[in-house]
Amino acid sequence: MCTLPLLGGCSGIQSALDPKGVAARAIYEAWWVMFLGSLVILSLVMAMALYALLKNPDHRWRIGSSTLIIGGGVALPVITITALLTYGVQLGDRLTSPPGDALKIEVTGKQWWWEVRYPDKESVVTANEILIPAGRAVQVELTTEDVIHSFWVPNLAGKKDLIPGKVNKLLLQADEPGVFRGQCAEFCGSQHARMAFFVIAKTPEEFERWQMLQRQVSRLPVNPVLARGRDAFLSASCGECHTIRGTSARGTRGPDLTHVGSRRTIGAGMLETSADNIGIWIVDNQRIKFNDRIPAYPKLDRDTVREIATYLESLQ
Ligand code: HEC
Ligand SMILES: [Cu+2]
Repeated sequence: MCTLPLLGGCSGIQSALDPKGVAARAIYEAWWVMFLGSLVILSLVMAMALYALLKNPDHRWRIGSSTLIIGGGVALPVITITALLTYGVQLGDRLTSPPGDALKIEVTGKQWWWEVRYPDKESVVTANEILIPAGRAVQVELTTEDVIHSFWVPNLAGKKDLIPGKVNKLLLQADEPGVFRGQCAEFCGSQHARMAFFVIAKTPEEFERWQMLQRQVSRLPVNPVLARGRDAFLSASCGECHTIRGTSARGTRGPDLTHVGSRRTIGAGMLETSADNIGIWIVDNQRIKFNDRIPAYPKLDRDTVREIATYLESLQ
C-alpha cells in the first residue's frame, strides 16, 4: 500500500512513462520490453527455486541436469543479452540522428540556468525555455560553459549530458502543442535542483510568430515609469552581465533579457514571471538561489527596484 502514492509519479508531468514525442515513445517501448522481459526471467528463476525448496528431494535432479544449467545459465543469457544489445544500439541511433531538415537549437548549460540559441535566426537567444514547432524534428546541440550538466525532458526524450568542450546531440520532437518540464539531471553544484526549464511546443504558425517577435530588439519604454526603469537598469550596471538588445546592455554572463517578459519563469523555473517576482528576484536572489552568479541588490531602493522590474516585465 505504501508504494501507491509513489506510483502517482509515473504519470503526467516530467514522466518518462507518459511519452509525448517520438524519442520518448521509443524509450517507453524499451522500458516495457526490459520490464516484461525481466519479469519473465524472474518468474522462471523463482519457480525453480520454489521447486527445489518444496518438492520432494527425489525430484530435484530434474532442475539440476547439465542441459538445464548450460541452457539456462549460459545459452539463455548470451542470447537475451545479445538481442537486447542489438535492440539498444539501434534504438540509440534512432534517438540521436534526426532527419536532415531538423530545426537546430543550441543549448548551453551554465551554473544554474540554460542558454538557448536558434542559430538559423541569429538574434534569437532566450533562457530556460525552448520553443519548438510541434510535429517537427528538432536537433538540440548541447554543450556547457562550466561543469557537466544533463538535459532531461522525460515526456519528450532521453537524458543527455552536456560536457565541456564537446557538443552532444539529441532529438526532440513533440507530437502535439504543449508544455513539458525539464530538469538538469546531473549534480552540478549546490543549486543543481533549481535548474529547470520548459520545452514549449507550438503550432508551426505560432512558432513562426514567436520567432519573429524574438528577433526584434527590445520594446521602447512607452511611459515615464518604464523609461526610469530602463535608465536605472543601465546605471545599476546590470548590463555588465545582461544583454537587452536595443540598449547599451551587452553582457553575456547572465540570461539575455531582451524579451524576458515573454518567458513563463525567471531563475530557471524558480518564480513565475511578473513585475512583483522580478523585484523579489533582484533584491533577494541569493536567498532564492544561494551562491548564484547574480549579486543580490538589497541596497537598491524600493521604488527603483519596482521601476526596473516593471520595465523588465514589459519586455515581451
Ligand atoms: C555578475 C553578473 C550579473 C549582474 C551584475 C546582474 N545579473 Fe542578473 N543574472 C545573472 C545570472 C548568472 C542570472 C541567472 C541566474 C539563474 O537563473 O540561476 C541572472 C538572472 C537574472 C534575471 C532572471 C532572468 C531569467 O530569464 O531567468 C533577471 C530578471 C535579472 N538577472 C536581472 C538583473 C538586474 C535587474 C540586475 C541589476 C540590478 C542584474 N540582473 C545584475 C547575472 C548577473
Ligand atoms: Cu546542471
